[in-house]
Amino acid sequence: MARKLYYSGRSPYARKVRIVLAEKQLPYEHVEANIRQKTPEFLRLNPIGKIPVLVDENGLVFWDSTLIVEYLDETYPQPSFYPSDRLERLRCRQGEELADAMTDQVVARWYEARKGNQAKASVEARHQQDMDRMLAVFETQLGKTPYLLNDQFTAVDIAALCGLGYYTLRFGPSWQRQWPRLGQWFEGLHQRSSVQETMPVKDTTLLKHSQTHL
Ligand SMILES: N[C@@H](CCC(=O)N[C@@H](CS)C(=O)NCC(=O)O)C(=O)O
Repeated sequence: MARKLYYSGRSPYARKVRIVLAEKQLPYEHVEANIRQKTPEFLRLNPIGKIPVLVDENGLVFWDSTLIVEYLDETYPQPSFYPSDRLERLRCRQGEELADAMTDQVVARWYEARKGNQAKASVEARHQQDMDRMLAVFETQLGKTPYLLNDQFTAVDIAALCGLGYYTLRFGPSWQRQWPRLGQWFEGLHQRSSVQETMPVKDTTLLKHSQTHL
């Protein structure tokens, strides 16, 4: 059976998986999931009710973007996005967690903005502090290495790129002025076709590609 990815065109978490599938040249069917009206079939696949969900060619079901990325990397190790050294690998998972926490902040802030809630100044300031603390870690690392973990493109870069791509979609690119090394790293990654072809669009019906990737 064909490998299937339940996703939405703007989901930063689903984008992590789409980039890895593209980098590894693994074909799959896109299944656009309506997360506002979740179908019983979708909820049977993921009782948490979140995308992405991967159904592999043997019918095995995986959810949570980090676990899907790890599963794909272990099953199809070339090219690999995790270091082989045990401690470096843990550091990579930790960086990915930091990037996802940053993305969670952006998503939460967007939901508030969409509801028309004018967040209290104190809430907004705390949100900004949280974002700044996390982005500072990445900015500092880029003063030492070309990528966010070391000198290789890893799962940390993929997760942070997806979070910052979503931040840019919703709130614009002004963060790049505050974090110039991160801005340069972000722009540089857009040379990769996996990054270009998964860029989030405002209207998911505008997806450039047909239902089957590659
Ligand atoms: N930790 C999860 C987060 C996934 C997530 O929050 N997905 C959002 C879309 S961007 C979702 O499905 N939201 C639907 C909902 O919360 O009802 C992952 O990394 O896969």
